[in-house]
Amino acid sequence: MRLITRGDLDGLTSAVLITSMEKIDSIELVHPKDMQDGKVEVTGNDIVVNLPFHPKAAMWFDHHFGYDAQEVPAKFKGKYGVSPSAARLVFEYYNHPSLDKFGELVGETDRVDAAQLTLDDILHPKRYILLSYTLDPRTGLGGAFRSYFMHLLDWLKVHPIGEVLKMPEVKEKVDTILKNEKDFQKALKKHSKLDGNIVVTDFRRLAERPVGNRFVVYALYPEANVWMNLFKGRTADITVVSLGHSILNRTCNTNIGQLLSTFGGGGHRGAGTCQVPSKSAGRVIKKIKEILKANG
Ligand SMILES: [Mn+2]
Repeated sequence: MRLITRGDLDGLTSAVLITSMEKIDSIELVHPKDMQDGKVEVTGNDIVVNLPFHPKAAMWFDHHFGYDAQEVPAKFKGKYGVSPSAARLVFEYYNHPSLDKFGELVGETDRVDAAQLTLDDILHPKRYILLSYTLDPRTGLGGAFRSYFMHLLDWLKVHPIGEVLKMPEVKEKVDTILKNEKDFQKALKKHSKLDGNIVVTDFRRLAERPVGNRFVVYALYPEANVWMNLFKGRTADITVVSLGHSILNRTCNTNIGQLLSTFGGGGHRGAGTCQVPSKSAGRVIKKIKEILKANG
């Protein structure tokens, strides 16, 4: 069978578990938006995990909502529901002793995917948390990313995390990330502004979107309880609005996934994105800000 998953730690951990339990011949990495838009060819030979529902899939696991939730049928093979990670749902579904050795991996995937991290995890990441920072699908799912993902999938099944982190490919990424983090923090401070309970980062004018630890902004703006990150989509006529609850000031009352689903996007309670035509972006952004402020 083929496994279709997302290129983040949750997608990776889900792949570790599913390839341990099912006979998988190939793996496809997909952006949730492409699945949502019906751009992914899915057949009855596919297991879809950590991605929106597809009616043809043989099995499906997900914990996100807002992606056409009304299309989720009452009966299907797999598991869907509120959970810190999709990997947790896979782990529970199979409930098999051979998966017990992945307990720490699944637990840490829960913490990363549900953003249950401490200031120390953000500033001094270790083990699986550190590994998760090397796996950033926002920079594209192309050849190099895919090859890295597939290596991690193999390594995590046989090597302890300490050894995985020492693999040259991983170590190189860790070193680059630590170097990049300084520049990212500079860009964040330059392009961010506090607006009530929201810290708004506007990267729309930049040719290239600065990318770094997505939690660092919360350490820089502890007054904010939610982050609005604006940047150009694949083309300039598309604007991406990304929202996330502060993981250090946990007082945001807005369900992000639900809010963004009303603008054609989705996500889960704590984080999500929507893509809007740049022409109408100003109006959408204004509306979203109003709701975030009104909810507090
Ligand atoms: Mn997930």
